[in-house]
Amino acid sequence: MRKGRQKGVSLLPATLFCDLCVPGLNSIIEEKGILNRKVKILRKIKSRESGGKRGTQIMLKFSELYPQANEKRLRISLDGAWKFRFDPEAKGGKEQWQNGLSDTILMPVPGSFADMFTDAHSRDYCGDFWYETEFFLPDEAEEKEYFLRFGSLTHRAVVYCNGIEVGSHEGGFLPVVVPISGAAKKGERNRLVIKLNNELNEESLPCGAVHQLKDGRKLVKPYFDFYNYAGIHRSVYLVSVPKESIEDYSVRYELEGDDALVHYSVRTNGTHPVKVELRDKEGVLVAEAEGSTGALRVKNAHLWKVRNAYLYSISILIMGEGKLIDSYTEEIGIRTVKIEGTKILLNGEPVYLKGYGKHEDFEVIGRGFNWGVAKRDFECMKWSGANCFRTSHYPYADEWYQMADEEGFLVIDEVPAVGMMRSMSNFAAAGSGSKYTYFFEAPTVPKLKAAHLQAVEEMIARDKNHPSVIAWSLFNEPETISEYAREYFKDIFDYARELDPEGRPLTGALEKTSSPEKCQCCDLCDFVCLNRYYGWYISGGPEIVDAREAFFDEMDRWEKRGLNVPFVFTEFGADTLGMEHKLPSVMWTQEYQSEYMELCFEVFDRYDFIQGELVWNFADFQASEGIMRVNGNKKGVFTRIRQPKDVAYRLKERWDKI
Ligand code: CKX
Repeated sequence: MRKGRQKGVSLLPATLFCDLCVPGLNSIIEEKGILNRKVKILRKIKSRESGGKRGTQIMLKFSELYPQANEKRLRISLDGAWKFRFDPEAKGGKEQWQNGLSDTILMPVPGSFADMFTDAHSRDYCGDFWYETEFFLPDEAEEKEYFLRFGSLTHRAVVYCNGIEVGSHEGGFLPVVVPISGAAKKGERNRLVIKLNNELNEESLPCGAVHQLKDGRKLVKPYFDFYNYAGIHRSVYLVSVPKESIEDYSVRYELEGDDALVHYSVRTNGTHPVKVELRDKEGVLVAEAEGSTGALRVKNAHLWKVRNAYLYSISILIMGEGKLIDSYTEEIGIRTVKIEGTKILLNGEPVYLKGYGKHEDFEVIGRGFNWGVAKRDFECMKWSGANCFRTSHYPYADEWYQMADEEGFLVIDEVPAVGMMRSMSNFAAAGSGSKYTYFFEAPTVPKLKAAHLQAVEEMIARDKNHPSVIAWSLFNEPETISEYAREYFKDIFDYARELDPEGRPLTGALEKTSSPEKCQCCDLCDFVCLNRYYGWYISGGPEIVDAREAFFDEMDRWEKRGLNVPFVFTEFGADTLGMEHKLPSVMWTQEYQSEYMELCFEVFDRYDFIQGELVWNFADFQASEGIMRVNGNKKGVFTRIRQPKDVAYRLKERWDKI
């Protein structure tokens, strides 16, 4: 049995520990001639953070293209019931559990482990935990490269194939791709073991802490308001690609009258020529080109429109000696996104965002991806007249974006930068400013920032070709009123700007302490996103009249600040128990939720620069226990099992008209 780290096998291109290398995007960036600028930005950031000393290591990971099966590529799902074991004493490494787990139970993949259990200690487990399964590696005639592709591993993981470490990853919401060609045996069954850990700290995204209980157990303390679900949340695939293969591609669009130009850039790992073909919905070839960068002219282009999507399919082929070496086909949508003054323009037309902040959250499966739940969510969103959602507070499973592309939904894609405010119970105390500290002056910042940059890079690398993604949200409710915050986020925004081949708008969601007078980061945003709770956390119930005054007052002050950009409400909402009614209303009843919304609508309709309303939240969701939460956050327009509360009908009435 081979042990220890895989010898002679490079972790490239999956996971790269290097100084100043970003393999996933280099060719795209070279096309735009921005590689040098990016290197400069990274150097500046790192040298500042290491007190001018060079050599700080940033771990950068390359997210592979979404796996697909075709005449040259293999994709085998490893989803199912895996072996599972907790490791509260963290002894798995010493006892070499990577060679096989004992005393295991079965655990579904994909899924969070927490709500599978009937005892609280298992549900709330914090620390290391392990998964194991087997896979058969086919003995293909052609020489191939083999990878494992995990949609995510929450929050950090080490992957072993036949006892050999083949990769590791920090961050629980983006793909992990590990090469296994050197460790796995062809024509045989291979053992796959994964060590995971779900602890949070102030250097991790999202942020939190770990508390030691008197009985010796660890308890995770998130600085955010959603349950810290962990496990293998998304599908796992065994993938094979030819030795010479397509590694990545990107597209950006230009509209010329009725025609469109699809500018593309392809990265391969070989020298053979690249061919690109574009087909319409009926499969008719509408444009083709040769070379790894170029443009496809589409005559009388069908544009991808809001809630009226048209998808073309782009095929990239590597040809050699008249034969196909590799191919990759994906659906893309032709559309442009731009901010002009206080308007958000899609294909040059103003669009008003209507919809929700969501969570990946459901009974039993926790944060595990499930096609049925996603389908129901889209149906409910469509029924209510929505056109947009924010992937609060982390990038979702790939399949959400595929569905959004298909359904013509607009997505604000968010990095897991949440919990960057240290206050008593964070999200709630934030509103009142209690125990407020300057989060970004702490010694943990350099590592946190490295993780943040990595997450931004991985998210843009993964999602850049989805027409549904119209903006990147780079934070949720951090401290933004200190010069430290400004310095921190300036670098995050600069980096994101350099990375996106389409140059989509950048934003971040600001909570109430980020006021028009104090916020030092709002001018980094191409459009400003506000999370506001006038009538809930501020002056709720009989005081709602004061809330109204305060809300208008704040908006007047934003107007006075004169940023001249669109504003979108990315959160507003009131906790509401699905069964609770009262006339006249009191807080927590369905009546109050509807009255609260009327106040918000009055404000939104008064100011031209308000260009969107995303209710918090689409559905009730699980959160940590506490006096602020009744078995979870109940601000859902739908219940956790996706049935409408009264307010859903009011939203539908309003949004059907906008
Ligand atoms: N915003 C005062 C972040 C979300 C929370 C939401 C809430 C807060 C409010 C901040 O993740 O769930 O309290 O409902």
